[in-house]
Amino acid sequence: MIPVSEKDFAAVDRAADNIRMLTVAMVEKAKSGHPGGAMGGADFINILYSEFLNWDPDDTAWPNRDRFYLDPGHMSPMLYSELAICGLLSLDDLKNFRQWDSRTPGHPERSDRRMIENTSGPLGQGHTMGLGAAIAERFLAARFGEWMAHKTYAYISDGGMQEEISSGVARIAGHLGLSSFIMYFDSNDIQLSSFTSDVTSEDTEARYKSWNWNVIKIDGNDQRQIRKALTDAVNEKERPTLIIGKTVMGKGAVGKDGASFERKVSTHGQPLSGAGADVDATVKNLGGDPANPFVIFPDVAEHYSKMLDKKREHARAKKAEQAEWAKKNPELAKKFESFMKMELPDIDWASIEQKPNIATRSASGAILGVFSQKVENMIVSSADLANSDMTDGFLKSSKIFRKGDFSGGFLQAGVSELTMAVVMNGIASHGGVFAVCGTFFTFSDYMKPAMRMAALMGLPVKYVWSHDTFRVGEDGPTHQPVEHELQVRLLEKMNNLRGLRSMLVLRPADAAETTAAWKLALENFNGPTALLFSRQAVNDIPAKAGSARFADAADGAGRGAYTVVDCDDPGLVLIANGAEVFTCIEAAEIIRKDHGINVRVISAVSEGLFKGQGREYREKLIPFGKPVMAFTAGLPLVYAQMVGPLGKVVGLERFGASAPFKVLEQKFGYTADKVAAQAVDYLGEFKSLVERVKSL
Ligand SMILES: Cc1ncc(C[n+]2csc(CCOP(=O)(O)OP(=O)(O)O)c2C)c(N)n1
Repeated sequence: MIPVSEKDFAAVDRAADNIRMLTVAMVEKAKSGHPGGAMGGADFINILYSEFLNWDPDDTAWPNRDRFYLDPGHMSPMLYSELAICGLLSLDDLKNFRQWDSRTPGHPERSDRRMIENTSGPLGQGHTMGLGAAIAERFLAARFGEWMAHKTYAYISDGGMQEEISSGVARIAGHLGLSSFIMYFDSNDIQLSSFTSDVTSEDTEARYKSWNWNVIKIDGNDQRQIRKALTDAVNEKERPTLIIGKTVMGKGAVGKDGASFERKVSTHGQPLSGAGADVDATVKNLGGDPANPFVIFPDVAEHYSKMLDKKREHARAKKAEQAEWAKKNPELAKKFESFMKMELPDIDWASIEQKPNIATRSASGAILGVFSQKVENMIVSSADLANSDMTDGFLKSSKIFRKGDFSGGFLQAGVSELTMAVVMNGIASHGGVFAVCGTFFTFSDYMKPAMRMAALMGLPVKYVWSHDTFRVGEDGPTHQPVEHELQVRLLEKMNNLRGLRSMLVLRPADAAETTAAWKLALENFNGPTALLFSRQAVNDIPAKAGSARFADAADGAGRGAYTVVDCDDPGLVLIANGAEVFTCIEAAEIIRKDHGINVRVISAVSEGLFKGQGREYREKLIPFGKPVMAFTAGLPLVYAQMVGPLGKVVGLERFGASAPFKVLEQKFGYTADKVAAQAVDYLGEFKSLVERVKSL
């Protein structure tokens, strides 16, 4: 909090007008964008960044900086203009708004060099990530001390408020009494296509109060009220704060007749000129020169220069405080460094004992038990399924977060998969903490928007999805994932903005592969990792002659696919993952015995990893021109690429059904003899396919 005196107030208002003017100019030049909301929110972001947000202009990635999470990404011109005034973007960057390869894309993209904490755009997710960051901050402060405490600010608009996820955030933040979380609601009564009064009659103040929030209502275009509200929020010790700022959409906009062009839905999502306002008159009204609106006013620059120097001073003092602490606590300081670098813990993976023939969710639970002792900077969460998805393995040596006590590492998220998943993105974005969350695979549907954003941002969140197939059994088709593996593997086929695989998806076949999969997950910092685990017990895959099963699994899983039953010159290659691998091993034996055909069985833990191997390895495993059949409990499409044009995939092309899983296996053909029969049929088909190809 940097105090300003009355004599600075004129410069403060000028800075807000400057943001408005730059916003108008950017959107006009780009011929697209969202000026109205940004113009209304300018006053708040101006005061937040200059007076309240603690950050270091010379070290934007300073781990103890306050965080700011923007929810309405469409208000990017507001953020970019503020960042330009702060010197983190240039005026040329603003002129390049929404252009190819610019630093000012249509919606902000995460960049710690420019203090953009989150990629925003899907309304509702930005403020939820803020909650995740606030949780990470409390988790770290509980371990290292309050010297490293910081605030997390979130900015939400009508759209984010209307998204259901806002309820999840309000519930969790209020329940945990997260007073370091301060949210500003830009309430301008207007949204994209309508007035808010057309869609809601909510009493937002009452809603948040009922969730134990400190709620403050202000005029969001009045600097004194904004300053006072933020001061009260910063001093609040028991509850998160919601500041509801009533603002004016398109503040400062003027029409052709010189009259106000404010409070118009039309200014939400197009250049002001397109909405019918007079751009030159608006720029003049905001104190600028219509001939050159890409300007930072000298008095604004001077004011900010003063404020930024004070921020530097503050950061220096905080860093000195940290250095003092480090001197007195060298061991803890080492740990702090290692957390911040996300150094991998020393785990002797091969020595982790797994019980024989267990469900892979149980094997995962055992690994999480190891993590609870070895990975001190991990937060695990479950959407009220901890004792079923077995994330409660982590609770072996940890405990759940409670108001005022973040010494544990487990977030009971309640039944709110989307909120949980976005909170995980926030935790991962904060830095210093591994983020893991679990639920049933079928409910990953509720997490899709968060997964996509984690993949896009390259955040290394780990998803524990148990109950991975129809073998859930009696709970029936609502609880039985079928198309889900294909859905998540679509992200495995895409690259993120850094050109890396956007998601790693691992479906281990047995306990040893589960250990190996968790090792890969922990080591994957390129983006999220999905782990698909069985509800039912699975048979252990036999170790190769002279080898230990874990060694086989670790080496093989790391390559994405590997042989679990081998032979020279196979007459058939069978590919599967998860529980279907063992069925294929049994089917291979039937085919060999009854038909004298040698079968190679491959466990394909991750198609993405496999694709990344060299051609030599891939063709050694799946020789070109050989018959290849894949077998999956998901949609056949999941293996379409891997089996190649002459291959075949046997899968499920229907929703599941409610019955004991053994019955479902019979009914759906998930037994070794049925797989063997289909494979033999396919070998016949393959022959005639080859004949047809030859005759082309
Ligand atoms: C999840 C999601 N749904 C829809 C949109 C499209 N969209 C962008 S802004 C907006 C309305 C937002 O209104 P408000 O939050 O009040 O912003 P303002 O009009 O004040 O700029 C919508 C529907 C989106 N970005 N994200």
